[in-house]
Amino acid sequence: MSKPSKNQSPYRSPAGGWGALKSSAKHLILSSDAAKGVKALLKANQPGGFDCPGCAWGDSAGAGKVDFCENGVKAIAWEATSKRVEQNFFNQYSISELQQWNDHSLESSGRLTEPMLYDGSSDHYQPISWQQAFELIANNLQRLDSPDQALLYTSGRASNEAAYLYQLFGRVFGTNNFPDCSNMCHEASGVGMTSGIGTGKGTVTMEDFDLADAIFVFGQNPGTNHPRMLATLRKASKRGAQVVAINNLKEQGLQKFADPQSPKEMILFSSTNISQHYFTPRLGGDMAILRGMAKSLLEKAEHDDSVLDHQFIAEHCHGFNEYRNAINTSSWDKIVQQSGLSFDEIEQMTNIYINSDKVIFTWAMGITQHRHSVATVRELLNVLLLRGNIGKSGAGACPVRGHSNVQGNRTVGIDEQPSAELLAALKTRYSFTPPHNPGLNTVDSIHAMLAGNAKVFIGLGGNFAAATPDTERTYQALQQCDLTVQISTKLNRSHLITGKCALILPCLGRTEIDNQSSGPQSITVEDTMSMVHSSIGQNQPASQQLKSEVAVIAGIASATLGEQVVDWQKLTSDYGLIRNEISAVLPDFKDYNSRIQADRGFYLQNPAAQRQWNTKQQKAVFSAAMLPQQLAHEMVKAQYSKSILTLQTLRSHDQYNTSIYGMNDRYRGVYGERRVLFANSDDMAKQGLQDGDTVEITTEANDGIERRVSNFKVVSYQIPSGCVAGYYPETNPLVPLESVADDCGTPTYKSIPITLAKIG
Ligand SMILES: Nc1nc2c(c(=O)[nH]1)N[C@H]1C(S)=C(S)[C@@H](COP(=O)(O)OP(=O)(O)OC[C@H]3O[C@@H](n4cnc5c(=O)[nH]c(N)nc54)[C@H](O)[C@@H]3O)O[C@H]1N2
Ligand SMILES: Nc1nc2c(c(=O)[nH]1)N[C@H]1C(S)=C(S)[C@@H](COP(=O)(O)OP(=O)(O)OC[C@H]3O[C@@H](n4cnc5c(=O)[nH]c(N)nc54)[C@H](O)[C@@H]3O)O[C@H]1N2
Ligand SMILES: [Mo]
Repeated sequence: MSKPSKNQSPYRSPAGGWGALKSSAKHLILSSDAAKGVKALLKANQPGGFDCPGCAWGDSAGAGKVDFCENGVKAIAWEATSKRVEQNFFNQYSISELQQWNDHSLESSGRLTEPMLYDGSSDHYQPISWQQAFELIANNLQRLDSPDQALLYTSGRASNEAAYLYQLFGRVFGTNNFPDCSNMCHEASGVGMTSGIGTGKGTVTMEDFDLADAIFVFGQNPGTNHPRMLATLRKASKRGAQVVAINNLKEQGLQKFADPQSPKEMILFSSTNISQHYFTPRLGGDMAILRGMAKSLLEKAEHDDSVLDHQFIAEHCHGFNEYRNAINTSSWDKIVQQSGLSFDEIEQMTNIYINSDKVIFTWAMGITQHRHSVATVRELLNVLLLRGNIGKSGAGACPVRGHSNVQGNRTVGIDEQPSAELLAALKTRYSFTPPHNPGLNTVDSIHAMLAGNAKVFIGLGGNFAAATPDTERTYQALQQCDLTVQISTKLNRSHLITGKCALILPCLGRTEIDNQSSGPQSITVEDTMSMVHSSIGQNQPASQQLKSEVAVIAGIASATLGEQVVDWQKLTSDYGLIRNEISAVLPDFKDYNSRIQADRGFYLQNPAAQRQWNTKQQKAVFSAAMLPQQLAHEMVKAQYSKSILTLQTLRSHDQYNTSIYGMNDRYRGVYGERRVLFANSDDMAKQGLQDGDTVEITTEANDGIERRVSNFKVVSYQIPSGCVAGYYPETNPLVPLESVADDCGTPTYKSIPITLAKIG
């Protein structure tokens, strides 16, 4: 690495360790209510406590009395802050003024405390009563020409109970328009896995990680985004399992890790090597790597009968011959060029794979946010299937989810393309005819708003305006709505990009006590390993005027629909009644209320893990898709004389999606700055750029729309030539709305062709 710039210097300590503890402590103190934070922490991910609102990684039965991580501390402290955004705050600042604030300043203003209505004439938010707010929403919904002019967005933090009630409300109202964060996240995993193995969820449990001989981590940065996963990987690595990282960037957390919960590693300043092997492909090169592994497996299988699991393939799989043909027509030249790895590196990966009996593949956004994401997920499954690595202990597919309950939200019906079974069960239970036409996903919702076909937007959590692509057009889309409603805990960008009428409805967070008429309520969530468990808030609510998400949805539903089809208010009085409804509608949740009494909850059966394939063929299906003709980095050579680079947008260590906790990215050695662009030093030299130079970044889209962001500092970094990386959401204006993954519509956040121009 060349000389670091002022804002960047290499981080030499292991991930986790004292750095993590120091940072956790700082965040508790900054949250201005450290005592509450500490008390809350001891309850995180513990039986009788609350589910950490950080990531969706599974809880470990052996984790002991504490099971949280640095970034979980930040998430909890962020919610437990003693700062408040009250009426006087909104009196003081107009919306136009607040629009000039950065995302960090907005959210760190504190918790929202009472319902607010935007008043366009004064450009300020003013208090409104809950009942008036509900009636305003009801009036706007009832006025629509069609229920499909409403959009009901969900971010993945909502509980199963809130999510179930929300989808029920939407469907009784008459629409399947449930865009959600999943559309921007693991959609490709769900789509690819459902078509390949008949279930859209990961097939492994925490126990499988204790048994695996090798774990391949594709396109994921667990050191920042799933820190508790590092403890799992560390344990595996310590007992001799091979951990293989495949990542565009050399991420600190995937290399060395000191577990803050291991006194020995902390006292001895020691650490565990996490991945013994680290491969850095080009952006989007993973499908080519996997195709190369498959090709090598087939070549080796010609002389060695043990390379493929012939029996498994014969008994359980469909389409092997077509897949073999696809492999044969994929040339090594193409594989090497597209992957960005050498033939030898791919051989090395193949050998680790062959020499390991039980193998887990994990992956996250580095796989799912490309144009060919679904095909790549299918190729991950293909390679697992070749050696029977699905449905045996210690092996399987593990898409590592993002939001703490994004998986549960989908399970209980947040789906713009609901299954016929779900709709039929709702019809039977509530005697109404649910809408059958598919609804809009996140990107299509933005198109619909732009075209004037969607007029009311309701967001159950999240930050739609900032998380979505093509910022300028998304703003315009929201502003054209008759009404935008945000059900939120903290002030964010989406409150400032208002429809003609706009409401902020403040709600309880997961760490807070939720009292209803029958007493304090628990909610339930599902983690990445399909474990469903309950969560009970411990902290006093940030304000007496907050309502739970369940109560807010029920309020909207009652005002809009009355209680004829569903008794919303009764369900709100006791969430156990909502769980009874879920039991009645979704067979997997039989005896829901009694099964969540178990300490760590219960496991939702996964058919693929039992080698039951719910596909059309009743088999696991190989995908014979060909490699993409051209990735952005290949296009560069073919068509352009300009120096086009491929941009990936990703998270820093101090953020949770659009919630920016701080300005540092410790493991990448960046401090006090978010407008940075990580680039390869050769690429920089070619363009006459030096560390610390300021650039303007422009998207190459050829659609007549100019997409540009400015004042980014270039930082030389270990990243393959042709690839650059920058933080989200600052880079979202560069992502064209039209640039989405085939077959699933996820924005291609990890592969945007761009050019750079030096400023000054
Ligand atoms: N603290 C914290 N925790 C979080 C979140 C957060 O923002 N903060 N967000 C939550 C959410 S919603 C999600 S979805 C997850 C996100 O978890 P991640 O998927 O880990 O998130 P990203 O920061 O987008 O990181 C993507 C990683 O993939 C690599 N990568 C990018 N493109 C490619 C590629 O083409 N090939 C390969 N092999 N690697 C590539 C990047 O270098 C980076 O290491 O984390 C969840 N947990
Ligand atoms: N460029 C780029 N864009 C991306 C991504 C990327 O990698 N690159 N990643 C995408 C991914 S993976 C995802 S999941 C999306 C995330 O998109 P979202 O889920 O929409 O965004 P978040 O930033 O998680 O939402 C934060 C807001 O949620 C609210 N909130 C927090 N806790 C609660 C709660 O308990 N209840 C309620 N009602 N509200 C709460 C707070 O007001 C906070 O401001 O972004 C996507 N956008
Ligand atoms: Mo996500």
